Amino acid sequence: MSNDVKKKAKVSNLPKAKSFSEKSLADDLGHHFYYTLGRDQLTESHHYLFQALAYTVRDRLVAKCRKTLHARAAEPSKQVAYLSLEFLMGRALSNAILNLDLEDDVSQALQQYGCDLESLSEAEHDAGLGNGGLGRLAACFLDSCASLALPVTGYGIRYEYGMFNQSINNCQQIEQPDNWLREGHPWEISAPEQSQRVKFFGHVETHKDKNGRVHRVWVNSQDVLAVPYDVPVPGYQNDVVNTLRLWKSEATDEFDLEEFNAGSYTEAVAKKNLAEQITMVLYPNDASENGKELRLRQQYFLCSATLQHILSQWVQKHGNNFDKFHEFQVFQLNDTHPSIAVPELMRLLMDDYELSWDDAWQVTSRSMAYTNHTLLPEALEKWSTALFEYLLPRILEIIYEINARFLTQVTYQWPGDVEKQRAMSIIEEGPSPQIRMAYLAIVGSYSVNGVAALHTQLLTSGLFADFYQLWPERFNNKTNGVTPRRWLSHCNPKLAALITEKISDGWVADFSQIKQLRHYFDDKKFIAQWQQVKTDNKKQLAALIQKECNVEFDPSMMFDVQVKRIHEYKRQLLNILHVIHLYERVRNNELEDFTPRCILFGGKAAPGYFMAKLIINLICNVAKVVNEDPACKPYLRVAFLPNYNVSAMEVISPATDLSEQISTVGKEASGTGNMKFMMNGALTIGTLDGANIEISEAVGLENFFLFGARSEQVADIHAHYQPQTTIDNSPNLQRVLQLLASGHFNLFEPNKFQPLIDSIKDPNDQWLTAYDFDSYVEAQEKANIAYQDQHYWQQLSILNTAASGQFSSDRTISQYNQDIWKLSKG
Ligand code: 26Q
Repeated sequence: MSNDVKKKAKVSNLPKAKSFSEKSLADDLGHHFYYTLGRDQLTESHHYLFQALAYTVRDRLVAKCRKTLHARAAEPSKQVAYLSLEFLMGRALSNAILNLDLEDDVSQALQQYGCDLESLSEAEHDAGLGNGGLGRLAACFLDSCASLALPVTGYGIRYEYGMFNQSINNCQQIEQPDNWLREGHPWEISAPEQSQRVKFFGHVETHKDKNGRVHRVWVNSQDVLAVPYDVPVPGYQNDVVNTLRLWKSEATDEFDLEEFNAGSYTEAVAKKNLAEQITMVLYPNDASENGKELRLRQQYFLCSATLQHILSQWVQKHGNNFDKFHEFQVFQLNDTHPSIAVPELMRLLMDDYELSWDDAWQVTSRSMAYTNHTLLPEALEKWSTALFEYLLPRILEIIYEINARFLTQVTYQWPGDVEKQRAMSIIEEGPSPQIRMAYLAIVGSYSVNGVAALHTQLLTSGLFADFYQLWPERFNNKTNGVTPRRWLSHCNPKLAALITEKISDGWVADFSQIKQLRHYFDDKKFIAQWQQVKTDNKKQLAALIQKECNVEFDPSMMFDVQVKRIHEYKRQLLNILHVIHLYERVRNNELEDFTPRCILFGGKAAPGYFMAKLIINLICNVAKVVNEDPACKPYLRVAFLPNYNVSAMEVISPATDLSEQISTVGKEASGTGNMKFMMNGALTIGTLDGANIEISEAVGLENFFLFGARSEQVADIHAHYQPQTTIDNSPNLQRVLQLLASGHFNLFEPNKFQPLIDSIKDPNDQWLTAYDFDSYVEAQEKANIAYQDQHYWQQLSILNTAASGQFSSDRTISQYNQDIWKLSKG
């Protein structure tokens, strides 16, 4: 049979398109329950019914996904590969049902099983393949790309174990493995025929071919197979389904023959484990843990597999001609984690496809784009050249050559300036030379962006100032956003319905329309309805807190929330000091203008981060003392919710009155939780850091509880900082620190919190906790007064939602597309 005939046979044999009717959904649900899963009895756990529904929905997604792919294949256009070590997707079922507009039909179909969609949804495990902001941003971006019909594919790692599960035992964080695949992952479809081989170890030799051309050849490598698993990414009610491709590592079927022949069959097979380790576990740090070999293997594994796959697709269509490659392909690098894609693309083009250095460099540097997500110097990735030499010898050679050529350019720009060369070199010299991955990414990319206006400004004037001078046109800002589908429509259905009632439903696909809500901010009935929705949502959160923390949250009190990774720069410590201040006020009967509050904390600490774990410990201890004091009950409740994740945020953000965004200025690149809260009508108390600046501008500074040092003051403050003087001048802070030092919160563990007290009093305290304390308390007092006038507070709440239009990731992605990707829709 000729190829053409075969193709035709395939097409005419396509099964009939699935219907989206209630009847057809109910039939398929039964089919999958009985045939696919082999069950005929409903059990108490909804697990199998959830799986059957997931397969039912997946069938519909698959059809749209094939259609999307075929339409794009028929008219080849530019595409983006979004490379990220993290995709924090959360649950997929309700999102797919919303995006396919199946909510009513599925709910009806489920009735005959005596089950509702909400409880079924809860049977799904979160796909926790990320740490926090950066991973969740990647997930919001995928939703927006599909919803804007842009040909963008996510490429990541199919970690066997995602972000650890956190429990709190004795006021301490305990980490448990997140075996999220144990009960199967119904959304994924593997494509083993598209597996790629990835090389590690070995060495490089020079070979001459028959034409006398010299080639560098990577030999004696130990190869690992990368097997792709595809997850569908539905657009919002637009028939588009994009793909997230996750790679799993597997051993090749080759054994070490010597060992095998020597009779060590079992040892030879056992060695396969090494290959499988690569994708076993997500690193749970959100600031880089430097130098771990397995992490580098993960990074290279992702990049090599993805690039090989994309190049092979290109060559199938265009042969070995890469002249126009950059007109059809962009690689967006989510931080430096996949920046090894730069030398890897060079290697593949030169070694596998025989391009010259110059041609390969043209292709590479015109197709890579890099997003930076951090200003913390300690989080900038570096790898020792020694590790590269041993693990990725050919890649190291290429990095040296990239650097040599780059430094020639530096010399040309700044003749004789050796200091400049040293400062800008991709290789940091020293006893153990290091590769600066951010510099490698900048040199190899045509676009470099920060994630909020202040962040980009600080990058171009600080960390990357030399590069900005050399290539100003390369730098741009793309302020983050979050998807309004998950973070309003799905997580806050009551508010979504109320909004739609007023301004119709165009806002879901075009979030700039949300500004129309402003017209209703004086509408008494609407304000009352708005408040009622918030109260209902607070009841739901209160039920969760009751169940998980055994703390009673009263929905009539202000819900004051800080949920995010635990890090010193995010200053959960400042927040708990304020809680202690409120506790002191209650104990001392200073109750004038006291607004009763329920204060919620949540977030994970990197397992090796001592101070972060100590902060959790303090929060939980304070919570215990406060909650057990009957005098506090009418005024103050405190809880630490264990295992904060995407699904928890879906309950928390709709129920929050006051959003805590209190990082030390200049440290939080953007923040995205701040945007989720704002969309759901929370007011913000915050510093002028990251995207808080843009949030405060959008809603108006008068509607934002601003406090703390300003970015331009920070250098000066550090130069003269004497926290003891600050404390001496602040009766409130003095009182709080005295109570803390007295051991009131650690009766049987003397000096437990001394490291925290010491850090606050340290003149080198990078986080300026003491400096900002009084100003923070003052802003909190303004929030107290505002909350007492509920009518006014609800008006501000409406204004916040109404002003959140620009924080949709649809806006962010449109800007990536306009300025960086330049894709046509399709
Ligand atoms: C690096 C090397 C080894 C192990 C782990 C890591 C690692 C992993 C994750 C380093 C950093 C991260 C994540 C960083 C992150 O989430 N940054 C946040 O990105 C958000 C999206 O842009 C911003 O809103 C936040 O301000 C920023 O902190």
